[in-house]
Amino acid sequence: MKTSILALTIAMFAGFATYGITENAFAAEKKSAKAPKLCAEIKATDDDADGELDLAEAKASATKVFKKIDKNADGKLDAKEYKGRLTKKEFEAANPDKDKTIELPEWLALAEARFKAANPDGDVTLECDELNSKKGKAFLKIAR
Ligand SMILES: [Ca+2]
Ligand SMILES: [Ca+2]
Ligand SMILES: [Ca+2]
Ligand SMILES: [Ca+2]
Repeated sequence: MKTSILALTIAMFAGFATYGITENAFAAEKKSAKAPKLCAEIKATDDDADGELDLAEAKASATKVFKKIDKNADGKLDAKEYKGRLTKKEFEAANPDKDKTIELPEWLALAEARFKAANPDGDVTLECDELNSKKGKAFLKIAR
């Protein structure tokens, strides 16, 4: 009886050991597969150049775009300034204060919403494949 329990214990440990090795190999493989890829979309927005775009970088990038297209630098985007970036419908949805312009907080709220929509894997970053998705492109439209 005692012997068989010991044998069973040894067998279990052996099983765990094998399992452990496989897990480690799998994790290593997964890690190398996840090595940051660079693409033009990332290069344009990834401030720390780690191959991934986090929300802080996304907002910084969207802020740059805001300043660039705010031609008269009044801190507001009028219809002429956001033209080509937002459709009329998108403008209305992004303009809860119902004035005629998009202010920076509204622009950033939109950027954050689009960032999250483009991140189906729910981690804290957008990667190349996500930026190249339809929702990723919607995000880039206002952040690059
Ligand atoms: Ca980054
Ligand atoms: Ca303006
Ligand atoms: Ca507004
Ligand atoms: Ca992601």
